[in-house]
Amino acid sequence: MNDNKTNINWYPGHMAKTKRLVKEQLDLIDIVYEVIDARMPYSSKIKDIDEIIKNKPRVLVMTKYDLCDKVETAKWIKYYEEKGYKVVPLDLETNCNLKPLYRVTDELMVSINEKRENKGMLKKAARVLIIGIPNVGKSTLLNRLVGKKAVETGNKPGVTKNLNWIRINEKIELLDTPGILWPKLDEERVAFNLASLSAIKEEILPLYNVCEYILNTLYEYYPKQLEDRYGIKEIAEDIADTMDIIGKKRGCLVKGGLVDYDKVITVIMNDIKSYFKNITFDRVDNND
Ligand SMILES: Nc1nc2c(ncn2[C@@H]2O[C@H](COP(=O)(O)OP(=O)(O)O)[C@@H](O)[C@H]2O)c(=O)[nH]1
Ligand SMILES: [Mg+2]
Repeated sequence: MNDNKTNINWYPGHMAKTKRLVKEQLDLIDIVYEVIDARMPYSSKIKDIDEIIKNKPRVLVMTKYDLCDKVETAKWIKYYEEKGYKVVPLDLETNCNLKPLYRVTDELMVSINEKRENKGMLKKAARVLIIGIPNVGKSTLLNRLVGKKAVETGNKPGVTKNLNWIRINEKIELLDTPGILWPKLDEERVAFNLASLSAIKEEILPLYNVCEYILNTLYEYYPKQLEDRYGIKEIAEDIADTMDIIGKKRGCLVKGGLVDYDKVITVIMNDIKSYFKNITFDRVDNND
């Protein structure tokens, strides 16, 4: 077990460069789309975001709405709205409707354009920057906005290059390279949520411990799903006993009938990536 897991520094150096670039570009930007994962609206939020973007108008875009627990996510939407955020939940994958995002962007531009008109200046298109931690869906959002596959999506954070603007429509221009910033990895639960829901590279935390965390969290919040998938009604005192049950059920065995824990880990990590739906791992009550 990595004792130093609360100080993980797994980001390549270009992230520091991005942070500096984001700060430099802020003067050119009217609106920030801060992208978070609806399954972990607290854990996937950027650390120090307020210090980085100051009072810049901001939309909190909650991606992966198709995968989250709508009941818990509704509480998070309320939580952030009460803090003054404009929140737009989006399913970018199966049923993408960007109208709510356009509407909120328009609303934010009204006061910016009013100020311009008062100074005798012309109305302008909103200049938007997408930012977020790795794997929350920044590139996917950008592609949806642009309307064609312009940016590679996947599990590798993009490398920052020169900054260019893309015209989305007559009202919105987008910085072509999303800003990749840091999550709050100094909080252990956050690091485990990110490792569980694949927003950080898996090798950062020991996978055995990540699986233990996943099983415990599913048991706490979604016992029915845990039972339906693995036939487990309780989590054993020693997590290995629970892994044994899953391993036997799923045929993760080595010669002699012993359970192959590496295979069990693979089963659980695959299931959390592509089988379990309607799950949200952050709870509003834990963060007040
Ligand atoms: N189901 C689902 N998957 C999404 C959604 N948005 C992004 N993804 C997936 O999440 C992964 C990371 O997305 P990507 O745009 O590369 O994230 P980035 O690192 O923030 O640019 C990809 O496999 C996407 O297909 C969404 O709304 N729903
Ligand atoms: Mg990307």
